[in-house]
Amino acid sequence: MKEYTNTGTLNHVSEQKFHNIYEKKFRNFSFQEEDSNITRENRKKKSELYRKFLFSLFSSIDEFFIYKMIDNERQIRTISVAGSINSGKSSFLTSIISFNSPYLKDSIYKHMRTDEDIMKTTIIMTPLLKSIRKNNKYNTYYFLDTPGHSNLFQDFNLALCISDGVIITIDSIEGVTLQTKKIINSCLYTKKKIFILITKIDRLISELRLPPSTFYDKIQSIIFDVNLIIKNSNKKQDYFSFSKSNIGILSAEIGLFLTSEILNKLYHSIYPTIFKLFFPKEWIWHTENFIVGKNILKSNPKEPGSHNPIIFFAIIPIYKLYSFCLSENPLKIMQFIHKTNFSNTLLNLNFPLKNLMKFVFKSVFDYPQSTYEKFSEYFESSKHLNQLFTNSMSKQSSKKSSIFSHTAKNHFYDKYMEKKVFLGIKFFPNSYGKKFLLFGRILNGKIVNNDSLYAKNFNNIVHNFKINHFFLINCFQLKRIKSIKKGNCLVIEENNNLNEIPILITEESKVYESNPFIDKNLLKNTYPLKITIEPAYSMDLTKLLSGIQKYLKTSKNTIASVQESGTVQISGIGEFALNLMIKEICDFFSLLKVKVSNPFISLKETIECSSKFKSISIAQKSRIYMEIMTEKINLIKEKNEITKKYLSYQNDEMKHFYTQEYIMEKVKISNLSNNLWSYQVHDGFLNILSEYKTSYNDKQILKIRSTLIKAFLMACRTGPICMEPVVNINFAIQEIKSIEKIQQIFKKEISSCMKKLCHSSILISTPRILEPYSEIEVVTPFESSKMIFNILLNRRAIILNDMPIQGTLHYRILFLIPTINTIGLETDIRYHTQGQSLIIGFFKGWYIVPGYPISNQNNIKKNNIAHNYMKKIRRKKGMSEKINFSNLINESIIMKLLFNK
Ligand SMILES: Nc1nc2c(ncn2[C@@H]2O[C@H](COP(=O)(O)OP(=O)(O)O)[C@@H](O)[C@H]2O)c(=O)[nH]1
Ligand SMILES: [Mg+2]
Repeated sequence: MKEYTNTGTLNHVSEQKFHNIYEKKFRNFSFQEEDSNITRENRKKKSELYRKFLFSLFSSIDEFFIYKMIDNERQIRTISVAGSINSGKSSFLTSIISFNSPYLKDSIYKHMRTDEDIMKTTIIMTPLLKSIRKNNKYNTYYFLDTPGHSNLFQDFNLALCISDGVIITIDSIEGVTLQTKKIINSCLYTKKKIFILITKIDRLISELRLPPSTFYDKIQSIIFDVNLIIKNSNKKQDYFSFSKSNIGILSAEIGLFLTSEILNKLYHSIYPTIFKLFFPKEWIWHTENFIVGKNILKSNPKEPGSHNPIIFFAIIPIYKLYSFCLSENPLKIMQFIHKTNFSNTLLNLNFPLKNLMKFVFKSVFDYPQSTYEKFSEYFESSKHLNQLFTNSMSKQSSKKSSIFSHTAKNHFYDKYMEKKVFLGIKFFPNSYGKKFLLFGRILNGKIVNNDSLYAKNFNNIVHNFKINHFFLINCFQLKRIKSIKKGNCLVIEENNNLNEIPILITEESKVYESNPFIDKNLLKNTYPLKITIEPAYSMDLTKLLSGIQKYLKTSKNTIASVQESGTVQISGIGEFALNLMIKEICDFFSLLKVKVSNPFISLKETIECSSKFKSISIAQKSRIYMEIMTEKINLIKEKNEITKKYLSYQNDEMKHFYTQEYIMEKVKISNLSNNLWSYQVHDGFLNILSEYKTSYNDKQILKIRSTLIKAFLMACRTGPICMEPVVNINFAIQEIKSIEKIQQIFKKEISSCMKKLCHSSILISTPRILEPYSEIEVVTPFESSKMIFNILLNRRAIILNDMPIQGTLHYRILFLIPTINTIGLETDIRYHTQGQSLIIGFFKGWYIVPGYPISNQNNIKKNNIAHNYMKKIRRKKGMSEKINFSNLINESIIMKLLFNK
């Protein structure tokens, strides 16, 4: 056990500090300290600007606007922004909200928690509200900034449930990553509209110094990769292309957003006349490409590399504006600044060049405005969600249609169309987790103060739920409101009644039998990595537990269970998720010190080939003789076929996914002609108890059948090697007979005999253990790639793919690695590459641990990893390191093994 060092002690000062972490986020907005050398006048000016800026950021929360904007459902859009870590999601959102204020630090909304600021990444999903007035109508946008770390992927899946569409950011240098692929697949599965945003394109120009044609190739190669994912998914979805205008190019740094429509607009030239003076069309598009007066562009085959009109139509202008700002001609820039009154808006004369660039690009491309226009047109508001609602409602009404006449049916339908439905996807803790705010979206109806509703979670537990206070939320700034209509996102104050996300809040408890808005499969998760924690002082246990309970409410990335010994076992998707949980509990929810164990994983026990010998047992008292053989269930080939078939069904049919039908089909395929007694499904694996012959209609045997099945289920739960679940084994009963006529059945004896029999049959086959593996992708500068291979060398990694990324100096490495060896990997790689690498990891599957778990002869002692695993786990569970064979294996088996070959 080692002590977790990140925690403070329980004194007053640190408590105050901890308090600030969250309070800051919800209450007091704190700004960057001002430079001391700024004059008083400037400071005054600056504070005035702060005020103005704040107004632009929170103007949407102003009373006046609220009543204007929240009524019109069709003008409201909820858009989640997703992508791999560091792909520029938060920068993009910050830039479209605060673009006009170059004097303020960009991070005004970004990274408000102290730890987010230290790690430079988003940890908690941030909702952002922006209202834009256009033609006297108020368009309202709820942007959800999702965390980018792959361990927090569930947060994105939850955000997806209430979104109308998704903006997927792809870093132009790193390209399409493993995570981008997962995100696209999630979107396709839930049929959400996707907009691809290729970010940080200024880096292609300033860092990589790509010529325009290579720039174009680079963008095309990213689009190609995206389309490949869509092709492989076999889903109905348009391919992405620049001309279809479902792709945008973005640089948040300089304020450039480009789609084919914006180009079109630019070409028909609507920017202010003053810019025409400096950037005339003939200059932006070379006179050879542009017929002045006729507004016609022509492609120029003379120029090498510019056969594609997009290059000189879109990319060359960017280059020209860029190089203008990098002062090809200082005099011209001075003129420009003077004439456009740009200097008026500057506080210091030695302005940074970046601001000039922002100013130029903004004016030419109409930066934040053009993005809003694009998204309001591209994402239809809540059409998909409405459809889900009407579908489920019509199902309801059709159920009752036998009772009602046609008009009554319509009446029922109309009545339910006004029902209140709210889908909550995230709890935000407030003041030490004493209270929680439930974030979500109104899917139907209108929510009013003091509404009394029903909350229902996955397990169909129904709570009464009274709505007292609810707020509009914008970067954790809250605004209380009295009533609000369909389509809006909001937070509802909640008093610890509800425990699980996602949660559906409806007007009548019986409206939905299942939740039509959320797919369980989307949120299905495996938690391979584990640790146990206990409080440093044992009297704090209850405090710790209540803290854990509160944390689990806010996150789906970890689970916890209390052990008999008073320790708490927490399992998570990865190291980052576990770290985060401990940190949150220690620093915020419980405020105490904990001891943390070394990380460990769960294992599974299986066999490699079918057994050659029968395993025999005799229940002495009951006089019953039993014979069993094990067979390996080999479904890997067929599995995909079946899974695909079953996945293609929708919601209700999904229930059949792991039902008898499915199992029977599996059994048929694996040519088990035996008579199926029972089966057990665990984590997608299968165990079967079957009978070799079908001739046992012996009444005596029928009597003990249920006992035998129970014993089989018990045997599968904890295997013989290290008490871990048994998977993928078919226990084929060869013979069961009563030796003499049964006088009395001793159920306990039969059950323990059967359990031992199952275990011994595993041990005399070829027992193996399985461990979880993760699939990890690393994107790194080429010169560091060798370093990474060295790091992987000692971690049993299997390299699947490594290749350079087109048009960059980066290298992409894809590998499989045992999950236990991912501990510290991320830190190692980041440290050795000076933080230039991108690391993405997901759980992949279960694979055999090399080595023989039970035999440990001298010649294989060195690399017998399986044996070491077994010893460690057995020690951990308080068992002796050696398996006691004599306990399990009957003498008669040994005799048979010796003589009956
Ligand atoms: N050069 C350049 N850097 C950018 C741009 N957008 C973001 N970045 C940088 O990329 C890093 C990660 O950005 P962030 O928005 O936090 O990524 P997130 O994890 O996806 O939210 C930051 O250091 C930004 O400065 C851009 O348009 N150009
Ligand atoms: Mg972020």
